[in-house]
Amino acid sequence: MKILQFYIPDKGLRVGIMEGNSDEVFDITSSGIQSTLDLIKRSILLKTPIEAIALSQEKKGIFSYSKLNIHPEKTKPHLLLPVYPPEVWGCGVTYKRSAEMRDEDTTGTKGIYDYVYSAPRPELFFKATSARCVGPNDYIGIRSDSALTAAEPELAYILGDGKEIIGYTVCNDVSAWDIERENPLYLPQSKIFYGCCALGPVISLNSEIKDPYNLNIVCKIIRNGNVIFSGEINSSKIKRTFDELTDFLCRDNPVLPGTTMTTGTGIMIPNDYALAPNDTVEIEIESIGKLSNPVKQL
Ligand code: DO4
Ligand code: MG
Repeated sequence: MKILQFYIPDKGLRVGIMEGNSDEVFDITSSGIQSTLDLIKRSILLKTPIEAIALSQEKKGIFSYSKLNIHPEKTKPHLLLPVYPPEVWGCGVTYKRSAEMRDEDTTGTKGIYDYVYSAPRPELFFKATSARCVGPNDYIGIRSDSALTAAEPELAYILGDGKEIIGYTVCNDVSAWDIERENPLYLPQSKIFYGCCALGPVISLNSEIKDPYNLNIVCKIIRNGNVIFSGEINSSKIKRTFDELTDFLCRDNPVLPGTTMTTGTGIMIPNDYALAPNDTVEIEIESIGKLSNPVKQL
């Protein structure tokens, strides 16, 4: 099962479920379940799988996923963030290519990425709150003081009770690489700004994902209707396990249900394909779907 959030004019936020590869989205919103976070919390409270709770809800309507998958406008039904995460955390240099390219492009602090790639302690950084996240087809941002902002296509997971993973989504960890490269202490500014984190289009619950360590991730950058960059990686190439990453995140750190962890990028986009206004970034992960976002200069 996939769970998602969408917007209907006059009704506002709706909670939806999808089964298999069908285009049908069932609206299961109720007074007790007004968001996917409510669904996750209800499942924790009742110690019952999310699927069972979702299936026991009255279906309030059926919508077409492809019709909802449009640029968000107040007057039209459209997809929203699949969850409003209390926090999004990022994992860094979890793929060899990321360590290599970051070290090649960084002067003065060479070797810091290689160190973290091999060290027992992973790189974890605070990435975003819901207010800084955007959903499907909404604008990701290029901050006004960056001349080299890149897409970082990543597999993300959502936590339920404590360290339990409830499902997976697609993340674009949009990052101002010029700011990151100038000095490691500038990392928060390179990572956190409006539209720095795109999530969606849905959360594929665990039952939907055969093996999270064998998922193909494909990223395309489209400019003026042409694909100017295309790259791919398989999540099998990740250096760390998700349990290991969650373990470090949760060490003496209160982590709330719905917290989202983005697991790092293995597709390093060459500097020549730095984001430009009006580009579109598409990231597709098998068994989850395609997250598409246009780019806006902030
Ligand atoms: O330390 C820099 C950020 C690493 C990152 O975002 C990634 O590897 O995906
Ligand atoms: Mg990243």
